[in-house]
Amino acid sequence: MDLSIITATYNEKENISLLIPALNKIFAENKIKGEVIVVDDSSPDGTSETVLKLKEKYPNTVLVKRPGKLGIGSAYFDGIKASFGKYLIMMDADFSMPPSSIPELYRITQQETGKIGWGSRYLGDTKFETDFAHLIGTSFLNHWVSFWLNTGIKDNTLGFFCISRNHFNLLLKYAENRGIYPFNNTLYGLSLAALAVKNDLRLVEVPAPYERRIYGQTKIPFLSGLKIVFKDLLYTLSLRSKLSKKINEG
Ligand SMILES: Nc1nc2c(ncn2[C@@H]2O[C@H](COP(=O)(O)OP(=O)(O)OP(=O)(O)O)[C@@H](O)[C@H]2O)c(=O)[nH]1
Ligand SMILES: [Mg+2]
Repeated sequence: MDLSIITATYNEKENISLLIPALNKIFAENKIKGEVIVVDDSSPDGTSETVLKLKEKYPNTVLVKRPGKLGIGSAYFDGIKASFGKYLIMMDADFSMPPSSIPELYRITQQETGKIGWGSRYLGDTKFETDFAHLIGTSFLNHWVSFWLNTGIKDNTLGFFCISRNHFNLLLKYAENRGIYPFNNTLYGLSLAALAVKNDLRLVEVPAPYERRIYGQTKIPFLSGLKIVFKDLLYTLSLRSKLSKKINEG
């Protein structure tokens, strides 16, 4: 298996029935042996059942069904644990992370040693369509993260990138040794960006135009979004301190 695409869903019946075919089209066009792992938290709208139906046509679909709404970060982590690809991509199911960026993300990571294809909403005139509060909060957080963690990139928080499983395991081990758990956070990408840079990997930003969802509703309303931003402003500082500690690797 070349590539595992992991997506987290909660009430995404319409989106998932478009996303699985769209990802399979990308696999076919780019001759990628891929699988799609859907981590669904027993969505009341029947997302899991829709995935099982799609699996009949697309057997490279894997459903990880969890008993209740347990959060985005842990959903991605559980999806990774169930996957087999040499390369991994995490993406939301609502098309705000465009499938069309996948070939370039994959190409960079697969073909250029030590580089990670990294989706970004801040390259040139890349679209970033969302509410004003989301725009301001995300922009402030990203400036803050780039400054304190020296990641050298503009979009630290989207979480749409392609990483090899070997590098992923290496970064996670490095993190664990320092008491860092990227997937305890909704914005897991932030930790992985800092960990990658610390381990001399280069993040190569690729435009990832962000569009408003057409189907379904947001699971991160205004107040939850605000909480995430504040929590991650503080988290950035604690991450910086944990990453600067010298420890015995092992
Ligand atoms: N498994 C699982 N998936 C979740 C959970 N919360 C959100 N998701 C999924 O995570 C992805 C991101 O959530 P969104 O609601 O789109 O959050 P957002 O992108 O900040 O909000 P929008 O601006 O509406 O797109 C979507 O695919 C959701 O279905 C959860 O608790 N469990
Ligand atoms: Mg979304």
